[in-house]
Amino acid sequence: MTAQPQLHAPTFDYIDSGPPPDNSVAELMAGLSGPRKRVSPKYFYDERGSELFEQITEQPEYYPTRTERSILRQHCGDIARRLGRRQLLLEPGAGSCEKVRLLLDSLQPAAYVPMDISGEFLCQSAQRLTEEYPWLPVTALRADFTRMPALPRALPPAPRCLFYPGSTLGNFTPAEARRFLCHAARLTGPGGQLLLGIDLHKDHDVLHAAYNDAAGVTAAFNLNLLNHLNRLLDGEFDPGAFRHVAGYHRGRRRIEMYLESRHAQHVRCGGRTVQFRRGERILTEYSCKYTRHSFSRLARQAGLAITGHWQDDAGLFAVFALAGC
Ligand code: AVI
Repeated sequence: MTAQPQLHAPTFDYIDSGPPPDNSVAELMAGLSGPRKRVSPKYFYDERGSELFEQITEQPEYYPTRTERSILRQHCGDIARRLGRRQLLLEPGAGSCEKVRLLLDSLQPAAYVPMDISGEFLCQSAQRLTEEYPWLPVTALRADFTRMPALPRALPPAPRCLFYPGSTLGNFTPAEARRFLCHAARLTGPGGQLLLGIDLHKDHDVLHAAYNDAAGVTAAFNLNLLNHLNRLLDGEFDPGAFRHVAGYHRGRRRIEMYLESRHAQHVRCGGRTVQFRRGERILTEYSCKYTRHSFSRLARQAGLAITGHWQDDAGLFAVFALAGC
């Protein structure tokens, strides 16, 4: 029997841009030593934290994930018409490469470049995607996008579009978000475009409930950060000695999430002792919410303009297309 030629040979590449320099101990201890203690939200995502985040997205109060999915599902044709087909599609923080599946059939990208800091997980998800979409060339890139990596040279010479769903941009301060957008605009180059999912400013109670779900999953996600710190810092944080606090700051239009010390305590970590007063807080996350107007202002500051806008009927969440202006 002769072998049948493969009509669509999947092309898959994995490029490891090298481990990011590990300065986590110094970064964490600096954050815990100042007068206003803070830890970057990237430390939420150890294995347990990633599982808990998946569970958050399934909570009835947490509307962003399901709303964004339904916007992408409903408007993928229009989004493709606006962006154009046969783009080189880049996705920082792609992880499981799940959301992009909602766009692939409509967008028909020339190639897809998912990027993530967790190389093994990325490699497995990108390989699975290649099996499901044999026509799609995939180059998975292990890189920390917040460190502004360069792209590999050997990518198809197609116009570039950067996909950044999930309102992850909201976890940056406005200054960080501007820097991220500027870097994204540089990577996509002249004629490049961005497609971003952004959580919108809304009724305070809806926002409050989304970060204080009744099942306590967001609280567990926040408190699990202390277990992660214990491993990274050889520390002795007792999650039971802290409580989850999340509230919406109307003036700053952002959820602020904290871990609050239930009583005065000393905690050994990173070879030092960190003191907490009763009620003292560690800032663990901002989740900024935008209006169409405030997002357009942020985009303009990064030299970008909104070229497309899709949202759900209740105005909870929006997907924006951006291009250089
Ligand atoms: C990942 N990020 C967009 C989530 C958010 O809504 O800001 C993280 C999260 N924190 C608590 N719940 C969800």
